[in-house]
Amino acid sequence: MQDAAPQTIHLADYRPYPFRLDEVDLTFRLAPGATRVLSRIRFVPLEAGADLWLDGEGLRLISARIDGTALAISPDSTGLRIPATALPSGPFLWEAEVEIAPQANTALEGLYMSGGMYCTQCEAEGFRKITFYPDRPDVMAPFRVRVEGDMPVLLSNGNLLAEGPGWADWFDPWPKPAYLFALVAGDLRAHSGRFTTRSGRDVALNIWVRPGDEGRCDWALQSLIRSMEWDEQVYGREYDLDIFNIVAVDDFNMGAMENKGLNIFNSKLVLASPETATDTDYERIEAVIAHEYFHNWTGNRITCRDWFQLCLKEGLTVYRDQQFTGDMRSHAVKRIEDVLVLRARQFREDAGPLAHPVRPESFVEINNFYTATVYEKGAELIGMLRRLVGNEGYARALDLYFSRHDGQACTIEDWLKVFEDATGRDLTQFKRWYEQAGTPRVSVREDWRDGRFTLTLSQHLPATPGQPEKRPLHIPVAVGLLGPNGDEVVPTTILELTEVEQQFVFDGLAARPIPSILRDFSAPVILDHPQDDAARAFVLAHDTDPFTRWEAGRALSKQVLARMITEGTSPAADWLDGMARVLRDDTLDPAFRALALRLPGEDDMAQTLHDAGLVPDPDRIHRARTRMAETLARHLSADLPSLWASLRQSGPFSPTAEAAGARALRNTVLALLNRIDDGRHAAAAWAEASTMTDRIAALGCLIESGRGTAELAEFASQWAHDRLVMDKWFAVQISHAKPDLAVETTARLASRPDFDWKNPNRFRAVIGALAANHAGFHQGDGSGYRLVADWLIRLDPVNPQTAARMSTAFETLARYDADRQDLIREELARLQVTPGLSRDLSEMTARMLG
Ligand code: 0A1
Ligand code: ZN
Repeated sequence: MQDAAPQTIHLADYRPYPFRLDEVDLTFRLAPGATRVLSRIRFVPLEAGADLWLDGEGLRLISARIDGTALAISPDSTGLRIPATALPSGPFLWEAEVEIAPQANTALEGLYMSGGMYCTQCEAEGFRKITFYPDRPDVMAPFRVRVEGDMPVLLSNGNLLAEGPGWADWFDPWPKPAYLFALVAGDLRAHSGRFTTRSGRDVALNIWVRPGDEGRCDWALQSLIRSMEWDEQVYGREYDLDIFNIVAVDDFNMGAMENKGLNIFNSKLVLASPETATDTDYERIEAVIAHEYFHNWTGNRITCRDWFQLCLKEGLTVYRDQQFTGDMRSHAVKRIEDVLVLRARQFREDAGPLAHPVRPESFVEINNFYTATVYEKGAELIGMLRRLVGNEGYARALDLYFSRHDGQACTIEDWLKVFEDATGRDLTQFKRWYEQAGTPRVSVREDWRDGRFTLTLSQHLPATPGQPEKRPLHIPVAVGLLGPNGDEVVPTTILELTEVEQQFVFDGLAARPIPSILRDFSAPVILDHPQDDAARAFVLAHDTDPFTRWEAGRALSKQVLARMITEGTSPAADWLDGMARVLRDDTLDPAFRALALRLPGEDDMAQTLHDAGLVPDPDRIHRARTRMAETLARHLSADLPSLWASLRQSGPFSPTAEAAGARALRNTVLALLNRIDDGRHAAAAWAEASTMTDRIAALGCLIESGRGTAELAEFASQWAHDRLVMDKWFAVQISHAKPDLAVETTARLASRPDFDWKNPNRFRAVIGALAANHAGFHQGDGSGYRLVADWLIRLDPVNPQTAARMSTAFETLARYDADRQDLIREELARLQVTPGLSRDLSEMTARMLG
């Protein structure tokens, strides 16, 4: 059958589904090549004369009946329609049997197999690959599921009703949309625990993994318990079933999935031991376990009316997991890390052809909208709302949200209304944040006259694809003022910028203050605040807000590096002294010091130069940044060896934020030493490393100093059996390769038999690592672009979702010189004309080609 032409779906076309589903009853007879799925569903008509539409893709229909009468119907490639005239006038029972082939499912959407086990991924529209169904989030029903198969462990959503050899019956009483359905079957082992909710429900907790991996699950289990406690304490949300299962799978397109009572995770976000996981892995595992758990309320109990409302669950749940990590670790460090990610991924997206509003108005393939804009900018919008209504207003609004909307499928309008009703604020203008794409620029002018300090703030939102004109946003700008001796003379105040330009006056000051602007990064904007190096160094030394303190150092570093790139100057003395002060300041948290000493990234600098009207040259950026690091290392050379030695840890491994922070600082120091000592300290670090954090850090340094061959071989022979560890081995060689060697290194690694490119983690570790090596990917001969495009063409027919996601490597094309732009366009055009290109990837190439 011919595929229907891809259609654009519009938010404005939303219509409610004209039937209610009372209960869904499913039976799975599992077999790798021919699984049978039987469904029995009671439909209750809500509108007279409505046809019955059921989505379905790639299903072999065996039989279908309504109220026991067999139907002769032939579905098209997207589903089946039964005209109203052929339906009973009242409620009726739909019964169908279909056949699917999980073993042949390489797209990892619907029911598929990973390492011999069955698993599912139904968000966003994967359930239609399992059976005929109204696969849309506003259709909610309780699910009763029987799983039959010759596997020792058979799981689905909800509570276990009964089980026997080769079968298990599950019932999930909480009405849910089909995207939250899950099934897992396999030879699995559980690492188990218990949790008693504050109202006394005893919950069995299980982390299910492949035999042999049980010893690497305790961090995930403890993270789950902390998340359950935190959601009770901070949001008053309790868990609502008797069992909570998490399953780790090796082949997974994304990080993890919040299926009701049965979360499915990419194994890299579950399995951790000091020998195999880095501190970053530990932190990510804790955060993603929390994220998926928090979805139980923000996503599952209250879900989205349609996929345009995706940020309703994702923005809020990211915001909640960020709060949680801040509470578990350090708010200051977490905020800086989040802003780094936001700028690297979301600002980058907003600045290019893929820019879209937090709530998009149309899409071709919804899987292409699981983006940094929906997730990370979506979370920033929640943070801004909270700043505008205050902590108590936020708590009242959230209580109202949970009580008013429990069990419903909601919209952003519902969300904003609870804030308006709970706090009395008018959020009409704020709503534009959800509708307008692009990163606003906020410019600051200072004026000091007659004891009066005036800040003039203005805003500008650039045009983005499909949105040439923009209206002013409601922007909370957190400001504090510092006196000349460094004391805080005006504490943090939220200025509400709602006009294109506005003045804010501070009276009664004895001397001209130094303003600290956008404290805690109070809004996701680019700040244009002309300050000289000395003022930035002052804020870096004195500010009370850790974010603006770090930001002052960052802005200074970027200013210095930009001059080095464009004018070939040497690093300024003010900057070198500022960095030295941070390095020596024992009163600062080591994790904060590590972040403050980190130089701006090359991709970030390319965007900054482009924003300033210049054309970035990737090689030049790379050379200037290398020179900056070398000069800094020489400037600090008297301190570095002793600091490195003093941060050595002894005793058993601890995954806490403190221990990880000390390792982060130690490895930052090592990377600086490595610029000037020809790999000497890195070799010592390799020899003494007892954690994966230290081992990978040492390996990266050795590769950068042109060594590491023996160590890489040793690493590979020790870890050849471990997929997750070997992903790191692949990635480290590409991320640390010199620009002119990156493509060659990638091509060599991609030709190895253990480059299992159908596994998304491995594909990202190799092809994704090349795309992230800025100067390597952007080699002037276009070889980086070609290699990535070749692999996307190969991956697309196997796994369109991951191919489409990785194609964002090309989203920055407009920044570069005409030759590079031509080369990138050539590759995008080559992708676009590839016969049989997926809907996913063709939407992406069309948007990037503009
Ligand atoms: N809802 C999940 C993310 C997710 C989205 C799509 C997936 O497959 C296409 C898988 C996972 C979350 O936010 O964690
Ligand atoms: Zn999520």
